[in-house]
Amino acid sequence: METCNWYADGKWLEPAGGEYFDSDNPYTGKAWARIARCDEKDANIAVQAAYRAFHEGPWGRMTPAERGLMLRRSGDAVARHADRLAEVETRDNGKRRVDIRPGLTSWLIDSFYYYAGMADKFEGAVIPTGRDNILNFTRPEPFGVVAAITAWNSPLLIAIWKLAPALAAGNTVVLKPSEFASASTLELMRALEDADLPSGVVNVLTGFGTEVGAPLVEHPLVRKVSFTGSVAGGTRVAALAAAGVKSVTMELGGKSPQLVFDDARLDDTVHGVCGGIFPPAGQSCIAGSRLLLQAGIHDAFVARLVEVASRARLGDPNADDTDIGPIANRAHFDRVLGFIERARADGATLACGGNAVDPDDSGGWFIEPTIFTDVDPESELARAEVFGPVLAVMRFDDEADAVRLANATDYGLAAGIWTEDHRRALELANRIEAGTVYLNNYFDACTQSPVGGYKQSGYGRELGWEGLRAYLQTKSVWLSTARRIDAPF
Ligand code: TXE
Repeated sequence: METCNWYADGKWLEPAGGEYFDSDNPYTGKAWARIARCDEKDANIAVQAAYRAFHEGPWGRMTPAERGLMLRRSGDAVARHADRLAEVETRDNGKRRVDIRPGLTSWLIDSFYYYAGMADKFEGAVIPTGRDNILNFTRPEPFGVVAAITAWNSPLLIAIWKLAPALAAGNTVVLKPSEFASASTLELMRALEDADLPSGVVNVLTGFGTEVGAPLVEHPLVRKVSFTGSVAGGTRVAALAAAGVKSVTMELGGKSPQLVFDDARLDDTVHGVCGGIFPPAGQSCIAGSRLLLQAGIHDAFVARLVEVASRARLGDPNADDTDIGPIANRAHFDRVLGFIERARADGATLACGGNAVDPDDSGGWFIEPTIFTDVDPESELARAEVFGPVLAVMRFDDEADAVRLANATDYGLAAGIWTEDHRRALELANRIEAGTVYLNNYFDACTQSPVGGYKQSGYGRELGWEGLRAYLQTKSVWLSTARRIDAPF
């Protein structure tokens, strides 16, 4: 068993309470590491370190170009540690190795490089007041200490989507990964030690949301909170941040619809719909977990979809030929099975899957790709986020029906529209309530393009210019060159 301490002020530290918790390998179902169980005392140490680094250390005195160079070196360090980062993330949360190397790690590196280039590109403005004896200009400034809280499904990507822009803007960061998958974030910290970032600029606090996440968010020296996780977790964190009037970015869950019209290319669309949910075992916030089929194509599409989904190979996330890996933790494995059981009881038709399996007898937590048809749009399966390999299929008649159904949940993270009629696709994209709309593709993304939610999928954006602006606040400065000030009375 590996013992993982936490990190602050340039040092690996033992938790103040001396306690550790187990981290499990979802492929074996067994603990493989012990993670520091931090508490309020540790949260204070981390925030104080970040505060000193911002106000007293070299980081606050660096020019934007020098900060950019530090970010570039962070990207280089991630590149050098990429294999180890992939190995730890696969072992700790079951994400397929083929999804991490080279795709995800290249993205991690590019994210640092992208924001390295931005560090000296954001500008203020001179405001045209129209008055000769007044100079008014604005300065974009960092908040100071940022609390970044992340989820378990893609710890490295979610962490760097917060770290890179927060640092490019000049902030310092206390990062708190999910207790269900902390190890790869700690491994990222080992890589960043290689980049020679000044002590206290990045700190990684591990432990449970209520025990150490809440004290971190509440800490008076934290001025910005960036959260990725469930709606339940996000509303708790947003409430804590609101009590301290802190700026917040919320990246929450989703129940994203894929709309397929009669004129869609059958095979391409079947593969696109499968690719939008099953490879990460449904554990992606933007997973296309609702399938809305136009009546004319419904039966043929479902038959083909079942054929393709049933062929998926479940197994070792390290194996190249694995199509679907395990569910990331035991608690979530049980939660997804609960959704399946209730969907059966609610009268939905199970078209394929629905069972927990252990394909390699490894003791892992696997669930077959599961497709329910005849799903009642008012049912739990149609409206709640399962966050597992479970697809809820419903049918619609016309465009108005499709839009009504697509928008009929509290979420608004993403949506897919499959049709050969591009005019229709663009018109419907305007009417779908979601932060990302895919037309004849799904799951595409890049560091330049902002992501984020409508409605209960959150607010604020990550990536792109908006992702940087989230970590800046604007100061307006007025300089008077008047020779005298008129007496007020
Ligand atoms: O979330 P949780 P999970 C969503 C996904 C799913 C969820 C799964 O849709 O709903 O994340 O991740 C900390 N004070 N996204 O189960 O439970 C907790 O310790 C302070 C959306 O991890 O909300 C963990 O670190 N912290 C996303 C983090 O919050 C608290 C992409 C998330 O925990 C806390 C990926 C508290 N009171 C997954 N309670 C997107 N939209 O991009 C919990 N935490």
